[in-house]
Amino acid sequence: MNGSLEGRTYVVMGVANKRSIAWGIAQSLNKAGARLIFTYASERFEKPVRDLSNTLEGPESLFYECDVTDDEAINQTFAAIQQDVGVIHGLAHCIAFANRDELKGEYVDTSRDGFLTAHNISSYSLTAVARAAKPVMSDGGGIVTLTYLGGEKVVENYNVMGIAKASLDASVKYLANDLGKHQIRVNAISAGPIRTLSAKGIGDFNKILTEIEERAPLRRAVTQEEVGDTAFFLMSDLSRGVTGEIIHCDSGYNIVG
Ligand code: NDP
Ligand code: N5H
Repeated sequence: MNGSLEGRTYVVMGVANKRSIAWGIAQSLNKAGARLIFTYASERFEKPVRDLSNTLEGPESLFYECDVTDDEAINQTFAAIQQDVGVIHGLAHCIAFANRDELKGEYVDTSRDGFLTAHNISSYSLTAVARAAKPVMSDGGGIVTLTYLGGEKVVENYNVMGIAKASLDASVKYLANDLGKHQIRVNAISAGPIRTLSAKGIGDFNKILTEIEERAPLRRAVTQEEVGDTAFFLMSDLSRGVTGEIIHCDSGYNIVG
């Protein structure tokens, strides 16, 4: 048993730029020989994703637009993928969104609209995507999503995203139970803080990183490459007995009281 992904095809959703965790995952899968399929929220992001993928060696990548708030778009994307490649062996869901004004102040002030938006994009989308991917994963495989400690414990300013991640974490378990009989595994990576576009403009980010450097067992932040390699593990046969799991790739920070 080795971790080669040669001859396999994986969907990576959520590359915005070279700092995206999704890009770290794409690079790890590519190194293992996989063919990649990229999806992005709107046409506007097609060129940056194509430009990034041109830096990869190996099999040619494929590209599809897929706004995860739109069921029709999700169904059309996976129907097109099935038509174009036949079978996929895994999927990385690296998508989240909450209105910026809900990511400061107190959670108690979250609006109904803000709550529903965060849950729609950051949690429900995994279920919708897993359902559409299921028939295309006819050889089984691995679905991976990204979560954060703020779904397990209260983290200042994470607010409604924490509630959405708690819902996502529970979805991972229910989906793992439903899809296991098809040999489709569903797992999450709880990543430590990484400076991505989503994290941009968040006032206390430096303070959060300093805390990690001082208190996490490894005394340093994690990189997108480390999260990428964890995703590779979860999408390869090396993790064939693992499903419904939330693996922390966070320098061990979550264990410190
Ligand atoms: P990025 O900003 O790089 O990625 C977020 C992605 O979400 C973007 O590519 C964006 O697409 C996509 N997205 C938002 N709305 C939609 C939509 N309606 N349809 C399709 N795609 C959409 O940030 P990260 O890499 O940090 O985030 C990836 C995941 O990692 C998220 O789930 C995040 O919560 C999680 N995470 C991040 C941590 C961090 O410290 N950075 C820590 C722990 C977890 P587009 O650009 O096309 O709009
Ligand atoms: C405790 C923290 C810091 C405070 C909370 C941050 C939460 C971030 C998550 C969400 C997904 C960020 C977000 O939705 C930003 C948008 O409002 C505005 N940005 C955008 O629209 C950009 C252009 C696009 C690309 O972004 C998205 N998401 O579409 C948590 C941090 C220590 C860790 C962290 C940053 C976690 C996380 O979940 O991302």
